Amino acid sequence: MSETRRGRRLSRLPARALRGALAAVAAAALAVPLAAPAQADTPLRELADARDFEIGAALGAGYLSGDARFADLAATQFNAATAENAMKWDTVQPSRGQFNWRDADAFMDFAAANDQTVRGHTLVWHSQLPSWVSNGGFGAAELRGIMESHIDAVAGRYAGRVAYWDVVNEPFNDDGSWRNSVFYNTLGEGFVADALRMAAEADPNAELYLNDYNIEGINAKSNAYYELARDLLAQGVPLDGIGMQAHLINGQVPADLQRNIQRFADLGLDVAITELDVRIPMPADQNELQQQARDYRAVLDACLAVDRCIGVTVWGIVDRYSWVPDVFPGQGAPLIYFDDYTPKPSYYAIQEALGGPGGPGPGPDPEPGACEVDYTVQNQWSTGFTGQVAFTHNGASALSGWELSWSWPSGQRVSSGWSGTWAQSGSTVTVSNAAWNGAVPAGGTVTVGFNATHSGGNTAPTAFTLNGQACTAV
Ligand code: 9MR
Repeated sequence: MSETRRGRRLSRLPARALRGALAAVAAAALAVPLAAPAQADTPLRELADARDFEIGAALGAGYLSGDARFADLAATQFNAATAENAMKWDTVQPSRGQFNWRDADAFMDFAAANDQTVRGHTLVWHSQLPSWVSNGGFGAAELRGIMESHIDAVAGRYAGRVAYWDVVNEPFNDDGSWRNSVFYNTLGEGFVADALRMAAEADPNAELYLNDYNIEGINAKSNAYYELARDLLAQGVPLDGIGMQAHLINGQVPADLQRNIQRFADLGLDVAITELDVRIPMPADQNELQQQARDYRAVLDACLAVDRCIGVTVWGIVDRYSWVPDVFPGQGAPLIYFDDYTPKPSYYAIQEALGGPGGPGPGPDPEPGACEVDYTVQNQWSTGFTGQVAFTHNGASALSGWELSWSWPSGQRVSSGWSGTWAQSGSTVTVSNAAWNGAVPAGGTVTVGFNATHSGGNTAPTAFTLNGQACTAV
């Protein structure tokens, strides 16, 4: 079985054929129209197709269904796709034997309708694992059975439609020791071989990967993978590839990335860059964005230089939806489109690496308006009125406290306010967050309200600031 799996050309043919076949039967209604993107003349997927390379993105289920601009970029720019969360254990089997396929099915339909190669993510992982598994206190035989029925159900359901599976995710610590997970603690390191064999059983055509972060350079953790991969191959375990996630820090692409990819390729494995992003301390300035573009270019170049490096997947599309600010407060902007959906220098770096025209492009705007404000008078009488102000935070990273301010043009005075702490000095009103609504994610909206007096005129303010930065009134 592994004979036909290994080798870039051989292994990629079924995936490609599969994409074509699936596209033919896919529901046409799901296809996002292939409109030319506004500012990026040659879609990345076209360039990648021409080189028999995969350029993918992680697609969040909510963004695919709820954000047409996101879905459009997902469809037009990428020839490969990974479900960001929809295929994880806690989503598909939140309680024992109860399966929830809604998001995973929708993702698979989207990928098929848009002729995208699918990377399944992920079957066995210590995180996003429901507590019925992690705290179930199962003995080895029962846990192995639970793992097998999960793999059977998920990989089996999509058998023939998933080109690659991240079978085991993140089993090692950074120092190369085994991570304490319920799987390792109960089953020992053999859980990895077991999971790979179970996956091969459930979907004999998928190529089976181990996937992890901080293994892009040659270091203790990637050495642990190297040893493990060699052992597994020597035992005839069906392992086809290594996924290097590549959640990178700006300016810190490991210098030995290509050499590291090559040493796994030399074992007879494929390699994929599976979750690329490059985080920047916020706010990101032009120099940092240019550095980020060089980093993206370096990763693309390293992968393209090794025949068995099959593709690069970016972990998201638009900065505003990245996981980074939630986990690394104060850092963000790690992806390839600005919050206003215009391509970043990092986008053009990928385009250029794939043989396209590349940057500098049409001057993407690194600092879209800090926020948008919707100010409404809800009710008005002769001496007073009730108003509502909703602001949407457009910055790339989450806020952990805010102050919104405006100036009233016709002598209005706030008498009481809610959902914030209100103050007025002269005509200037400031409202700052209440204890419970200071945290605002990128793209998040906060609504506050007030009662105020007026003396005849009640002209609405037209200028607002959020944390000192000008906003747009809508
Ligand atoms: O991007 C994912 C985010 O939406 C989830 O909340 C998070 C939960 O752990 O997982 C993120 O994706 C991770 C991926 O599945 C595995 N490698 C690390 C990624 C970033 O945390």
